[in-house]
Amino acid sequence: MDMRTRVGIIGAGPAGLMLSLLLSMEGIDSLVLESRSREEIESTIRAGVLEQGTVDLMTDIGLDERMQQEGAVHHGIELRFDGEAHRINLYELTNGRAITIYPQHEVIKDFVAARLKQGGDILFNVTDVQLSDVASSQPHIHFVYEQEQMELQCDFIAGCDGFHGVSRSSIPAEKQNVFTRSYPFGWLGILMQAPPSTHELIYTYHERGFALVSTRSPELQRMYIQCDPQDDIANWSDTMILEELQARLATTDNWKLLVGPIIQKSILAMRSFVIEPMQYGRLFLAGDAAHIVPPTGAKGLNLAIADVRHLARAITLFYQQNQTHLLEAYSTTCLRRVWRTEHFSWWMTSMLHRFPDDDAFQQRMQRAQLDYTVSSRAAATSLAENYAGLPFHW
Ligand code: RFL
Ligand code: PHB
Repeated sequence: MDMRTRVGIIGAGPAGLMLSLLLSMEGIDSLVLESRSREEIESTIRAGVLEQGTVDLMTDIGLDERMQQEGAVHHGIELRFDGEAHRINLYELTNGRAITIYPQHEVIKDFVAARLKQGGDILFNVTDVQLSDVASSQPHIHFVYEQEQMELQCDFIAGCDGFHGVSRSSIPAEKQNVFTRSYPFGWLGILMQAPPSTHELIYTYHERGFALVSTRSPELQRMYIQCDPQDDIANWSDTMILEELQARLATTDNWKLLVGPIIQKSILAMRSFVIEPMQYGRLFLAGDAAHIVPPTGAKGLNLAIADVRHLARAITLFYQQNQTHLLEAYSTTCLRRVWRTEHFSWWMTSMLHRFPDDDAFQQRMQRAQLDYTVSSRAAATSLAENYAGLPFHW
């Protein structure tokens, strides 16, 4: 069957869904194609931290109702090392910016509901997605939906299909400049049924490795410990995970981690990745399809949203005033923030993890950086403005 839309969007993650919402508000039709089911995308546990700009955008477009009720605004984070807690006051250091803890799958639920309410379509469970003619003014997406072969003709294609998606490979290999870094460690993430042990997130540097205490709700806590990225989660009993968390988080004043049943656990690898440019012909990449950051800076979702804000503006200008300069500048505009965020995420990761091959010198460097970050207002401000999120014009 042949179909037509102005903007074909591949992937119903934060990037694809937000793009469809922003375009629809400008009267521009789009169609979102998603390979998974609605239930699956609305239940996958991923990010937790929304930066100020993401919260402001959701508020501006009227998608803040559940986030206001169920999200938690945090004005600071804690850096913990040598058994001591050090608070970074994000709010004060950034003139009133903060982060909101609101899980990604709740964001997805809100976006899907809003999109369907607008009367927009999302096709779930599509398979065999392929792009063609992306260098022409009439690119196509071929896919199978409910056993039927479909062909979608578009003016533009937005590749919002994450790191493992198909869009990126439609850019000819010789046009792809890829920058990567893999880290010699991963994160073991858990969900624990327990009350919060802390009002704010705790990022811990410890000789046994990094640990992070985050939250999902007053009853459910999210925690991570640095581990071998090749390790099998089956090697980690709940008791071992708890012992490791307690050892790494221990303080000189005997702070206590409140514990309960672990209801989910998994290991994820960490990498940095950027493709340049983020566009080829009428194909525009956004979010994880174009770049990956290690999660230590809590930035991936926020960066995905920043990309599609630029893309929506550029596409809107094209339809409303027949101007292409924002489209032409899309990659350059986005990459400035992308590389700033890559650096921040790499910096947080490097400062807070134990590297398997590090020596005493390297450890002293990390210790000196941590000490400076929590003692100097200038250094703490730099962390705070990146963590709470730079303004959109960055
Ligand atoms: P997504 O979310 O991966 O969505 C892509 C969608 O595309 C679909 N798809 C396809 N659809 C059709 N055809 C195909 N061929 C397709 N291939 C794939 C997929 O099913 C999926 O639904 O990409 P997007 O929209 O760019 O969003 C990126 C964010 O999801 C990601 O950056 C964050 O989750 C990263 N992240 C964090 N980001 C933050 O901003 N704050 C955080 O606190 C934070 N914590 C995290 C994180 C990521 C984590 N993991 C699991 C890697 C914590 C963790 C543990
Ligand atoms: C999370 O709550 O999942 C989370 C929080 C902070 C991070 C990464 C993930 O840096």
